[in-house]
Amino acid sequence: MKRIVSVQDISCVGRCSLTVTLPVISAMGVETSVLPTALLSTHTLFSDPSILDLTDQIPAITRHWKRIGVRFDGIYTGYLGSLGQLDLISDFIDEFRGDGFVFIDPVMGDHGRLYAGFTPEYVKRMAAFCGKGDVIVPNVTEACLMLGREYIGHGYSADVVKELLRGLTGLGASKAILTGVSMEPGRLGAAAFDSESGEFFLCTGERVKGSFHGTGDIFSSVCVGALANGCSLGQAVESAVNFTCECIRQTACDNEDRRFGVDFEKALHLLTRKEWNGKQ
Ligand code: PXL
Repeated sequence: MKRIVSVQDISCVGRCSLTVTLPVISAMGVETSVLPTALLSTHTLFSDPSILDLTDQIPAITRHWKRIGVRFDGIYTGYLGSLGQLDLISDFIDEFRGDGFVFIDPVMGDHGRLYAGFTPEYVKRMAAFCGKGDVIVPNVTEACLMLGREYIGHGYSADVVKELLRGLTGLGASKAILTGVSMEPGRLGAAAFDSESGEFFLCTGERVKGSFHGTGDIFSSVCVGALANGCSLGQAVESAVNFTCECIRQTACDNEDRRFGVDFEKALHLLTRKEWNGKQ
């Protein structure tokens, strides 16, 4: 069985990061190890969460893994809370990437703004960190921040999307996926570019009104699972868009506080099927 490691925080309440990536990638038939970077009572859209930074634990954990010879087929990084963690995880990638792929989701903002606790210095350092990746997956906000562009909002042309994707691969990863792409009213999805083959991909679904927290982590997790299972970039993006849209549809009609995330549990069974998880 393929084994990946998911490097991000545990937000105890409010489905995102590890509480999303573990079930999603596991459902796709990929062993999911974790390297938790912080322990929060909730994610940071709730006010004043308790935060325990786990940076100190990372060297001890990875030293032990080295001693026992653990290998990964993929390294997936998500929310990393500090500049120090970027350095440590950068070293971790050097030591453990082997023949596996490195998938970087530069989680730091949405809707044109940085999440609480992130700074312009972090943006700069994250842009450099993205050079370690084989695949990077920013949303439109994160892409604009890392490329030093003004936030483009919604309703831009395909040329703008292509320009962003080319700029993103210029950070050093050969493949880039841009999420939250909305070029026309009523549609939302993702676009991707493989700088080695020169191919672009676009996949969209029906846009459901509202903002659905945690969907970026669901999207990235499905991509990681699909890539680990041998899917092409285009296939991975298609599965991830379709699954994320299905989770949003399952959630749209309930009246829950959106900060608790989407009801991915109702759609999880789909990922056990070959058509969705890409298992060969
Ligand atoms: O879903 C991204 C995410 C992950 N982890 C934490 C967050 C967020 C977004 O707000 O706050 C702690």
